[in-house]
Amino acid sequence: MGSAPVFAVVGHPNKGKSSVVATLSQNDAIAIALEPGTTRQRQPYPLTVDGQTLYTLVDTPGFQRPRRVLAWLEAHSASASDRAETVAAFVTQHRDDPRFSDECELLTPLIDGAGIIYVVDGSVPYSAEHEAEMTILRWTGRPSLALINSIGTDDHSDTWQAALGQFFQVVRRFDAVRAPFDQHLGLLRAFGQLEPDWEAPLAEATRFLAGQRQQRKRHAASLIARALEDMMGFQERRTLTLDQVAGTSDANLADTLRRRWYQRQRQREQTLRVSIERLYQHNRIQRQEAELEWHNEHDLFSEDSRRAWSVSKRYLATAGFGAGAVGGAGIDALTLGHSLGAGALVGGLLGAAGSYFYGDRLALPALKIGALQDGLKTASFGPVQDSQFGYVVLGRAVDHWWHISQRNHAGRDLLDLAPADSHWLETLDRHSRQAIQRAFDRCRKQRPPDDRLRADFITAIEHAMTVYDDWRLNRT
Ligand SMILES: Nc1nc2c(ncn2[C@@H]2O[C@H](COP(=O)(O)OP(=O)(O)OP(=O)(O)O)[C@@H](O)[C@H]2O)c(=O)[nH]1
Ligand SMILES: [Mg+2]
Repeated sequence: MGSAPVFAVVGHPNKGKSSVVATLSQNDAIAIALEPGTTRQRQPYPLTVDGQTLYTLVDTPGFQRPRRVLAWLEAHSASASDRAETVAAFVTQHRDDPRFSDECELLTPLIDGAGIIYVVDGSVPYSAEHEAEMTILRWTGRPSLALINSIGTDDHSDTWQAALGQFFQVVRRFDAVRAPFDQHLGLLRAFGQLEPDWEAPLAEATRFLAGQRQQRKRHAASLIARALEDMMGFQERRTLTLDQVAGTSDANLADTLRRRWYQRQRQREQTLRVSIERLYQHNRIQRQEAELEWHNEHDLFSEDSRRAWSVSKRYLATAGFGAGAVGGAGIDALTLGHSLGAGALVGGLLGAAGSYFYGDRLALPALKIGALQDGLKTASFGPVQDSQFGYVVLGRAVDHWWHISQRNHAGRDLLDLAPADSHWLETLDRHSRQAIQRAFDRCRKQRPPDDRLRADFITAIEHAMTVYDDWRLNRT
């Protein structure tokens, strides 16, 4: 197999060249900006897998003086057969000339054998001023493909298509920021058609990237499963000396433990978010999202909590646990009251954290204060007894994963995570529902799933991710 194909991404300033490079090389570190002239030097970005480069994209500055360059080329070329050499001669002679530094930068990779990806903005009308640069590119004799990338909302791609077709072997529309993954693969296949030597390596790159996407989904599901296990089983504990017991009211203790419990849950969710982002090679995402909340002042099945990712009573029933899934909370309420022996702490709890009741049940993690032992007392808060908490975490996690897995590396927008407004999990198959509910139940009893159950749990989460993907697709 020959060496991996190299493509130089070229064009007018500020037309999305770096955006195309970022998306196709899965690199979100590449500078993309509103100002023209952001890229001043050529820079190769390889897409590498296990040390092997599948292809390389070279980011370049935009043309600055194409007419002058073309005039020079025309003046120095004797016939059509020496055009590529004339372009090389231009670069050799002007390498140190600051007027043509951008042209020298962008032409060098082409002289060295790269293919051409010419990027235009299809949202502005075609104009003949591009003809000089397109002619120069044609003179290099390199395999060429043009991309119509639309930065604005107007659509002039038809006139572009007609003009570009005169100069480039293949013309495609490709939105660097929004193109879905399938289009990335389609584009790689199109590159493979430009040059016989590139067909095999690009077919391999396409196969690899498709497989990698599947693996990433499975990996993301396992990261989500781990986070859910941690969060559903999480208990905040504190050991107090007798002096501390004397100096702390139960209400204060409850409040401290509760606050720490929330803080740890939120941190765990953030850790999950970052690990999913890293998995997809997004290292610089800025997010806007509501904090993980677990308010129990709402009725469990009210519109409000349903919107915030929890599932319906009907869903729970089909998860095979019916009312029992909720009933556990009631039992804990009993033990809580019992182990505390008095209304005092319950009162304190309520005072400290507002109403923890809905209906007649307590669904919050239980505060427990153990018996005095060796002069020490242990107080604990959690694990959460209501599996709806798990569905809220799951919903938020799958939603975040979805946004990340769809996001192109040219994306620089704030990632805005809004809560769901309808029941996306309702089409999840029964087996997966049960696997998820079973895992939740084990975790809240602090008996994490064994390997077999965990594998089921991960597969069920993967199915939930697919269901979510479909649900998103069907929303308009
Ligand atoms: N909406 C949208 N904006 C885009 C797209 N591609 C590029 N942009 C925006 O267009 C601007 C220029 O993008 P760059 O990728 O930096 O363009 P460039 O051609 O590399 O620019 P220079 O390096 O300055 O020549 C940035 O603000 C991008 O966010 C696109 O497909 N959709
Ligand atoms: Mg650039």
